[in-house]
Amino acid sequence: MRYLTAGESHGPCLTAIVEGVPAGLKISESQINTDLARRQSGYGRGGRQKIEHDVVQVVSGVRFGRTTGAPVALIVRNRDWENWQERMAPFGGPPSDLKREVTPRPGHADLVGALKTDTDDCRNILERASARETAARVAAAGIAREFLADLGVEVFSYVTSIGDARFEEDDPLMHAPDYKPLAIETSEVRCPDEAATEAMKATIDRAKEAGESLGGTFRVVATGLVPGVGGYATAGDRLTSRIGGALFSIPAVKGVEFGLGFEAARRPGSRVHDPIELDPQAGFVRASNNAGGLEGGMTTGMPLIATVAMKPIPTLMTPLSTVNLDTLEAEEASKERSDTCAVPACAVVAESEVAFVLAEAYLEKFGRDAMVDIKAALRAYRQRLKTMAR
Ligand code: EPS
Repeated sequence: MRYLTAGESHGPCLTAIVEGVPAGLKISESQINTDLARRQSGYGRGGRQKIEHDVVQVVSGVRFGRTTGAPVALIVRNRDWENWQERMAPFGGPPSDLKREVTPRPGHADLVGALKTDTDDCRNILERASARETAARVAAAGIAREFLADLGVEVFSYVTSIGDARFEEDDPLMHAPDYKPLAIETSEVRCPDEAATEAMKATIDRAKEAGESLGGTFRVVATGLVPGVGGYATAGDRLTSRIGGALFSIPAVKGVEFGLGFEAARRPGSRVHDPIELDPQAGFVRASNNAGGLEGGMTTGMPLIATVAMKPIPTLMTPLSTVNLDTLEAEEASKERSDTCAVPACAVVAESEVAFVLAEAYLEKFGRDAMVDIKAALRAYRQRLKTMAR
């Protein structure tokens, strides 16, 4: 299962095509819209989110609520297009009052993209490099999430820090899978702890006042996985690299850790690896989950736990210095309307990326054509694992 997106931040719409979707999968538009709304929310978002109200339109590959096996195409319209029709017109000339973007923002794709593509208007770059594109990813991932949910796999996320405000957790590798979805979804920063939520909001307020922006960290958790999904045999099979690569494809992601992550490099082996036990009901289980659910590039059957770091948004209301591409003089970088903090939104996008990789890995292992066959293969696999654990 793969997706491809197209669309500019202020163009008419974002489009996604998902291919490799098995037939017979129930799809709910309202579920996708819920995920789109989750991505739009979060304390510290800017004026754009007051304009947009993202809803998906499914235009192919689904009939009477179920996938047919054909590629699924989805559209999310940009309401802001109304205000940008002339400046973003696909054809005709530019309006006489067009203001080209010539003061590239440090940290955004503006400058390097302009150098690479030989344009004198960074808007050509920033329209596509904008994180607006991630709305299409979240819509597309609705298909992957429904597929996984049908096989008992759930993917969620929560925020662990914004700037220097932290959620201090007691043993997250064991406890994070049990955090209550309601506590996460009702927090304005996707943090299940009330005191930490307030501290994060206060940090965002201070940053906004100072014309600053803030990054942070969050975890993505997947539960209900069977062991042995992914592979150890060749580099391209390994879920560690596939999920890592998918998470690094999200704009502004600067770090990914699985389980203990960098902490594993500081500890001796006996305090890193997860002892194997035999449970009369569950079969082979682990006494701990320091690996974060991945061993040898495969799922262990324990929850998958990845921790992700997002850098602060490059658009600053007190801008850094840059060089004007027309005059070649030093100047302040452009001040686009933007968000102070988009860490909670990034966490929802990261759920989507993880869901896509897991969905593809399940399809590899259990078949690709029809949900009924995939479910039968999964049942048979679970049964074989039981037999191996007697
Ligand atoms: C973004 C700039 C802002 C954000 C945008 C990402 O948009 P605008 O320039 O229209 O104010 O709001 O994110 C979204 C629109 C979104 O839906 O997430 C950027 O430069 O990356």
